[in-house]
Amino acid sequence: MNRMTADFAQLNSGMEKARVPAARTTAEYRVLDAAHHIHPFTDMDSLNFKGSRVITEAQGVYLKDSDGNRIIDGMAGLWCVNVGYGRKELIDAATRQLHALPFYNTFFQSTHPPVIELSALLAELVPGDFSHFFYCNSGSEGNDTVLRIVHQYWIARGKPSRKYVISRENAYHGSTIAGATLGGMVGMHNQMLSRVEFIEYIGQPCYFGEAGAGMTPEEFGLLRARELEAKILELGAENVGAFIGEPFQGAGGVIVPPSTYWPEIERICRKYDVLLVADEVIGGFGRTGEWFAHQHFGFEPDLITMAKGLTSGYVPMGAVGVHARIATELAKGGVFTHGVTYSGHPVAAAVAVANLHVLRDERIIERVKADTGPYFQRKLREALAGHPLVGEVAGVGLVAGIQIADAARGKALDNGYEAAIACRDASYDLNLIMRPTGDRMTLSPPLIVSHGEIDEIVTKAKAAVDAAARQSGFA
Ligand code: PXG
Repeated sequence: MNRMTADFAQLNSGMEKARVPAARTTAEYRVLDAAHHIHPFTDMDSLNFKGSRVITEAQGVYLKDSDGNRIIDGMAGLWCVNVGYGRKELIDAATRQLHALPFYNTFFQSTHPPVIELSALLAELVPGDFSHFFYCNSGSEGNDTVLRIVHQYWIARGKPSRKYVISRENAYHGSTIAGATLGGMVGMHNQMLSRVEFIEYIGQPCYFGEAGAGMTPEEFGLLRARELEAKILELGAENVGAFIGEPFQGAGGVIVPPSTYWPEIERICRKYDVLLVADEVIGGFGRTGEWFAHQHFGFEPDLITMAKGLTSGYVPMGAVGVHARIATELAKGGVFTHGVTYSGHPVAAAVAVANLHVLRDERIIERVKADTGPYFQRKLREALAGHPLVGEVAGVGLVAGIQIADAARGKALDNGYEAAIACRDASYDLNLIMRPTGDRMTLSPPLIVSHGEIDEIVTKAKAAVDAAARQSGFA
């Protein structure tokens, strides 16, 4: 047993003893939840008919619900609990900071130690010359901030016509009006009666189902990247401010672009002086086995959106990393009229610092790259190889997408979404959290997951896909 595993064993036994009994029964919780709580992205009628699962505690990679079920969390909460649950270092950092200074703003020509430490640490950890960081509460606010920075940067450079931002179909950049407009989710756009102006879209680099017959992934990657050049020329380069993309799409189903895609996107952005924004809300802080996913895909952005893994989800925090060449220009623009009450919140900043120390000092990301990532990818692919309901397994490091499809015909199913829901329900019954997004199932466990826990996730994921296959006549 290595030191890290031993620490977890100790923490786990501590939790058993300290467990506080649930204050209400599951039925009571469900009644109150149904009566008063609107869940995000949820059909409330059907959820309330069924009843929510009430999660009461967690440790390592395991959750417990109010019925005492022990559930393995294949999604790290919501792609965010990178260091796993129950880390004392983060809890202590929050407690200490709550005692010392629970809040002070960074508006009134003031600052505080946690936000200073965090900024200096991020400047060290982010590769390239990312000198400055702007803070907010979430990834959505991060992308709102990106839009404000892009506009202000071009104003400061005397080129206010560069107001267009180009994004992609099936991208996810958040749920505020700006975030949802930047995203390419049609289901969200359809419910919005107004959107942010000057946002345009190109196709996504999803090889499965979208590449032409006989096309290699590398050719397809170049083809999709060159849609950016065509869009820039259509709008006029003098009108385009930035391109934004997730290095790999997360909520879109874990779409991993071909190796040719990002270098070509970067070349096009540089050619036309268009800012390149990497939305690292899911990819950042170790998911791919690098600190940031753009390192894995081989490009250097100008702006980086961060959230989720920044604090491992223990407290909310988002940030935008600003390359020195952008920060220098921004500073010339006078007052940047943007900020939220909790920009650089001291408790969030203190937790982020503790979280980054755990990731760095325990070499967790190195382990994802050299050991657990490759192990997870190999085991999942082996388990699902030749499966009649699996079109492809995509992924890198500790993130994967399973394409539910008619494997024999190499095609998506007309009712793929229903099959994915059947798969989700089966994994629920097996006490594995695995998430359907469209007709793909996604997995993204905490980065501290062990080989044995990966084995459990893979075995249960395969059983869930088998159950969905039986249900949809593919077994
Ligand atoms: N960018 C990316 C790439 C994201 O994945 C956001 C921005 C917005 O972050 P906030 O913190 O505002 O949620 C996200 C968030 C899902 C799911 O079901 C994914 C996200 C959020 C909620 C659900 O996969 N990603």
